[in-house]
This record gives sequence, C-alpha cells and structure tokens, in this order.
Amino acid sequence: MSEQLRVGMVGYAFMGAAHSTAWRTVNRAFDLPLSARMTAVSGRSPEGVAAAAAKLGWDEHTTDWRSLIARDDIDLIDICTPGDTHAEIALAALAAGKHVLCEKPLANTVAEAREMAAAAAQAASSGVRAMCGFNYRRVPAVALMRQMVRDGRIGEIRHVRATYLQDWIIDPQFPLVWRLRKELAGSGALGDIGAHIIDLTQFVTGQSITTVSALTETFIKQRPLTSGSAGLAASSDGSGLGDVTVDDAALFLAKLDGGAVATYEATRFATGRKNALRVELNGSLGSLAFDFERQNELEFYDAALPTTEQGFSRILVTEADHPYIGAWWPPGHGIGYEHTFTHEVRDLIEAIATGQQPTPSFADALQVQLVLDAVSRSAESAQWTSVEPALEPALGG
Ligand code: SOE
Repeated sequence: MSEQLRVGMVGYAFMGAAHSTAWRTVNRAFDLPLSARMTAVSGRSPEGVAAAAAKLGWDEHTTDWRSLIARDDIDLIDICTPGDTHAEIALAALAAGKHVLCEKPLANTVAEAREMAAAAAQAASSGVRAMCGFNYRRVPAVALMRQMVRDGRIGEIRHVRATYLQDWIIDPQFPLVWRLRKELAGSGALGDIGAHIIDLTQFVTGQSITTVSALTETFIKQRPLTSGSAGLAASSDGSGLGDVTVDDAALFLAKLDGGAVATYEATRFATGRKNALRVELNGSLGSLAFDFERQNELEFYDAALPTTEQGFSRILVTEADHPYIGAWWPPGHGIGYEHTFTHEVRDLIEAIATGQQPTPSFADALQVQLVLDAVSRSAESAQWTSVEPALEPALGG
C-alpha cells in the first residue's frame, strides 16, 4: 500500500462531484507513488454535505472548512467553491502547509490572484504544491495539439481562433444564481468559460496574450430571485427580480507575444451549443483544430504534403502512446469529460511525490486573471488594453 495523500475538499456541487470522481478513480487507472484518500468534504448545508459525502465517497463531512485545514491528517485542500471564497481558503491552506488544488478561475480579482500566487511561491520553498484546475489542458487531444505545435508540425502560428459556447441561461425565467452576481462569481461567461479558452490557447501555443480589444454584453438584465439568491437586493418595484451584474457574453481580439493574432468568444447565449469549446490554430506549415464535442479527435492539416494529398485529417486520439490514453482502454474506445479531472489529479499527485511544480501553477493562473482583467477594462473603455505584467514570470506553463 503506497503512502497516502489525504484530501479535504471544500464544496460538493458540479466541480465537487467531478473532483470526487477523479480522487476515487485516479489510483485505479494510474500507478502512482501516492494513494489518494478521500478523508473529508466540507459544505455549508449539514444535510447536503452529509448526503454528498455518502454519494461521492468521502470518509467524513463537516460544515466548517477551517476544521479541514486544522487537521494534521489532511495533506491537501481541494477548493471547489464559487470564486469569492477561493482566496480565503487557499491562503489559509497554504499558510498551514497544505497542498492546494483550486478550481478556475483562480480568484475574482487580480489583487486576490496576486496574493494567492505570492503565497504559493512562498509555500513552494517548503515543498508545498499548488495547482489551478484548468482541466481542458488534460484532454489527450489538447495535450497532443501542444506537442505537435512544439514539434513544429504547423510552423509559425499566425491565427488563434477560440470559442466557448453554452446556452444554459437563454430563458429569461432562469433564476438569479450565484454565477450571475459579480460579488460571488467575479464575472460571467468571461471568467467562467472565457478563462478556459485563454488558458488553453496559451497552453497549446506556448504564447501569452499581451493586448486585447473587447466587448461584453448582458442580454437579460434582471432575473427571478430564488432561495439561492438570498440576501440579494430585489428590484425596488417588488417584482421579485434581481439585477444580473455580470456579462452574458464576452468577445475580444488579442495579440500574443509570439506574433500570433487571435479571436475569442465566450457566451452563455449560443442557443443550441451546450458546452462547445473549439480551438483552431493556423500556421505557416499547417493547421490544428480541436472541438470538445468531439474530444477524442484532433484535426490536422499538413501543408508540407504534396498539394494533391493535402486535406484536414482526423486523428483519433486513442492510441496507447497518446497522452494519458495508455491508462484507459484499447484504441478507438474513447474517454469523457470526467477523465480530464482524473488526469489533473494524476499530474498533481505525481508533482507532489516528485517535488515538482504542478502546472498550471498559481502564477500561470494569475496570468489568466490578468488577461480577464484586461478584457474587462477594454470592454469598459472600448480601447485596446495591455495585459498587466505578472509580478513573477509564470512558472511551468
Ligand atoms: C459552467 O459554465 C461550467 O460548469 C464551467 O464552470 C466549467 O469550468 C466547464 O467545464 C463546464 O461549464
């Protein structure tokens, strides 16, 4: 029995469920030097967290996340809460010498993200590791895309084209949930799904966004209050409606430091698109295209072939020597969304066991936060806006 990595998770909704699947599965799929132990989960509702612990497979449960950090039989804190609590929990965990996995985006503000990145850098000197949960990096086809770019298969990248399209709030009767309030979520589609395509495109290209020109839109300005909206100011006319204070859609142009130009679109109003994350790279020697709705495939156009043989080929990313696939099934069987979280915790466990810095680090996630901030500032000013430099160069990446 390998040494245990004892985990305490805060939050148990969608991301908590996805992370729980990963912690339950990782040591059955991968041979690792540490064995994940699902020690305890924390949540605000006593009934809710008790039910979640039973359903998701946690040994214990509590309504006090601070008690997880105080325990000496917990080694890692996994933060699966709304963005307004990421900084408080991560800073306390790092100060207590706990490793940290924090969901994306890292924080709701640049100031919080800077504080978290500084604390993580400080804790790293004592062997404490921190990672931010940009899980789409761990889709095998995305990891292959990065590898092919690094191998020069598409040459010099000229265009980056990224969209992340959802449609879960197009109904005006959809209630005013936490993701639609700035004080809880930090921003709307921009920070929730825009953050993913910012991180993913920087990951696969190896280039960083330096300047942006943006617009944001909120199509539905007020929504029905629900029990989940408790404490939010209702409309003054007593209509039972509350103000949406985040973007429904964010669109921006960008320049990257390696010379590429880019377009980004993140929206929750793309009717019919459920979780459509797509990235296409056009280079001097070819193109690569990824579509999460076809996540086991990668499209490749090789302009080095004789023109009579050129065309987009469909690489089925299910071979044993494709990234991560060797742990799963024979060629052609495919994997799903939940596997990206298992790959994420696999890499985190490996980094902790070998004393390496996991990626994306908090410094990498700070850089994403700085891009989010530049997009918001550009949307307000209607001007091209530079991304502020991170205090420290991003680690890993
Ligand atoms: C909602 O947009 C959401 O759950 C995101 O928060 C996740 O990061 C994404 O993977 C799926 O959609």
